[in-house]
Amino acid sequence: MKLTHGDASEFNTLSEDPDCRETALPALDSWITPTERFYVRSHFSKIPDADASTWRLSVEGEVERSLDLGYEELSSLPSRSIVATLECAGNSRSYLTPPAEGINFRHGAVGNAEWTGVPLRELLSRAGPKQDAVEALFEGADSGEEEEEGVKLEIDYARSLPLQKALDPDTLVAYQMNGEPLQPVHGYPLRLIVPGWYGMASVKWLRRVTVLATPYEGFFQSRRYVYIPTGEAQPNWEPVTSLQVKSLTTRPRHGEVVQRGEFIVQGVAWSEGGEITRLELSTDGGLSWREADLFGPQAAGAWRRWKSEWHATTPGHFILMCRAVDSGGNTQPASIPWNFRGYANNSIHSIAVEVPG
Ligand SMILES: Nc1nc2c(c(=O)[nH]1)N[C@H]1C(S)=C(S)[C@@H](COP(=O)(O)O)O[C@H]1N2
Ligand SMILES: [Mo]
Repeated sequence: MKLTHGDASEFNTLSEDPDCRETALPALDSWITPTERFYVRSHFSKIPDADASTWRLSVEGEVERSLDLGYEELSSLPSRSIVATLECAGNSRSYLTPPAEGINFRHGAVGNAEWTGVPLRELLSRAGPKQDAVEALFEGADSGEEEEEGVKLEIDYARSLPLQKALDPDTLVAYQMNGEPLQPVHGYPLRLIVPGWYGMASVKWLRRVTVLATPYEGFFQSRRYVYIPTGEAQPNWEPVTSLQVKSLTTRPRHGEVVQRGEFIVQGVAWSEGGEITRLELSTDGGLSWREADLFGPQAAGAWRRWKSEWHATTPGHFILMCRAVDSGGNTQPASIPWNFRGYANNSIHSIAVEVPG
């Protein structure tokens, strides 16, 4: 029997307009995800035609001194490099039943990269937020049409953060990804990087930061990236914020016919704080679990690799499952409560493989 719903190609295009691509799981089997294999999630058809030499970033609103910075000026400020996992809130959406609304991501809308930039904190402290500041709003230079209750609206991509998260030393205005200037699809020349939060917070093509005295309620804040559960009307929708603990098996891949004998099963695991304390693997569909080894580099906000030896000596079909536990004691459920847009599906990843006779 041949399993078909596999991840054979390296990079899967889910939509060309807007540009949405995900990484095949075998290509996630490393500490750093290569930029050319990193998932892409853009909301609008046209990405900004940006030029670093003329790009401006302003910091304004409830501040003592507004700032207006060029790319050169920004890249001469004290910088930091951090490794952080970016996961789209819609990752793994296609595995929900009944189907949820949105781009049909399988498990590949996640990646781990090194980001270099200026801590946003540095810019905010130069601008001096006023006493009544509660949030910072981030605007990208991309815009397009979205439909809202039958009405078409022309909107920019904009998202806010609580001031406390904006001031986190790891929240960056990044200009490099994996040691190179950002690629156009990843936000060239500047993007926000918000480690520990789902990807929607990391605004690409960043051109304006506005400090606010009241919470932002724009389209991508209050109509998207909110959990819409069954049987609950607005205003009880909770916002999507920090990453839920999750793990994936990257080797073998679903449907693979593995060589009979010893096999090293590998994968990655992440959580908001980045501290994965335990990874359990089952090779019998969840009847029994054993502890896998965590290995490789460790950094707050970044994923951790794991591996475990499997004695694949009996011929047949096997279901492999992985389950991570983080330092807060959080673990992965068998299934998540359904929500309309299928956000934050961190349920246990299962794959089926064959050991030939
Ligand atoms: N300006 C802008 N920023 C954006 C988006 C966008 O469409 N426009 N998409 C967001 C979402 S939903 C995700 S998951 C990440 C994806 O970043 P990537 O394409 O670099 O992987 O960017 C976020 N930042
Ligand atoms: Mo996303």
